[in-house]
Amino acid sequence: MKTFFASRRRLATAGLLLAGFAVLSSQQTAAPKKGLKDYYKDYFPVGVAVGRAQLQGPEAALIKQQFNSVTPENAMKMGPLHPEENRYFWADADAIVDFAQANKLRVRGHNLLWHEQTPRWLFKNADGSRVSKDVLLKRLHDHIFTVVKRYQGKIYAWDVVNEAIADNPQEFLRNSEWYQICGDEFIAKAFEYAHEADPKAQLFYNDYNTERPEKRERIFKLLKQLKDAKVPIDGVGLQGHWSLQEPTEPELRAALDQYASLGLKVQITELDVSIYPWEKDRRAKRPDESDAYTPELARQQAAQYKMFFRVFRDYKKVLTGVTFWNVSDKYSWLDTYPVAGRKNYPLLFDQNQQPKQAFWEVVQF
Ligand code: 9MR
Repeated sequence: MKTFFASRRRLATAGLLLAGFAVLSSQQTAAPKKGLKDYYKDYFPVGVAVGRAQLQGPEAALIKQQFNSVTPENAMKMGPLHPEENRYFWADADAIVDFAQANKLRVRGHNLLWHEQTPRWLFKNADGSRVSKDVLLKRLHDHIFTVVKRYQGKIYAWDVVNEAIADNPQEFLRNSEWYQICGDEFIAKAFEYAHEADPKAQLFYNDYNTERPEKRERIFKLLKQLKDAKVPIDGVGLQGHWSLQEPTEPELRAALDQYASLGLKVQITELDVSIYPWEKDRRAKRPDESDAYTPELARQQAAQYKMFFRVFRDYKKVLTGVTFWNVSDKYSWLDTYPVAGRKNYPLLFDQNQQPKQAFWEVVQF
């Protein structure tokens, strides 16, 4: 009898395991029936960075199925959008906003002020000399008013100032041309202009490596200064350009706690999980000279994504949005950064827009 029951139990266990495996593997090959936006409807909107190229074909279909928010990856940056002092290039930005309106997606505007992708005319007078602080602030004002007012009511949140903190831990603000010409004043001014242009828009400061303790402290200091000075800032964007190595769960939780303590909204604005360690310096491929997406890397990445989203769910009162930086592994900015010629696989969908193991880990809770 004993053996009979024991073997029946073993058989049942084996059966359950097999069934579980079948469910898991069929899910992993099947197209998802729901979108990330649906799984997370009681938590936060789920967004994605897009360019005009993704507004048609299979990627557009995936965007509509999976997401309920978009961020223009490049189209609204000052360089592409405002190439000459008296000329704007609206076509790409308008196309993204029109696509969003037609498909009922929210839009996060990105961004109003950055040290990269600035137009050539911005910091110079007609004679080539450097502009004064007054002239630069007037240009900033006019740019922000024109852009924010054009999309008023269609863009619910703006990354107003992007990456103003220095990379060097010994420094506070980045020594950009904005800083060289205006001192620290450009930051408060940008928020004030944006708030005046659209009082209803939510205004964010956005940065990377926001979970590294030393940079976290410097960002916190800046945000606190802005809050204390009653600058109209609503939130902080943690870009989330993460990797298999970082941030750790305690680092992520500590960052969310610290930023939330200022009463700011927090969003993850540019999420991807690189299969290479963070590096600003150029290095080709891995030590084994391969850039293949191995099953082991897929497993590690899925575990990392699973942890991130578990933490995000715990912080649903603080987090008001999670946005991925690019749609699928078909194209990621990390394919060419910091070095071209090696492939990265940082997203939840593979090069054929099919869900990866990481996708299923994120939606099973
Ligand atoms: O993904 C963007 C890439 O296509 C551009 O070439 C690059 C320009 O520097 O900017 C990338 O987006 C950045 C974002 O605007 C701000 N945070 C870092 C992102 C990745 O570099």
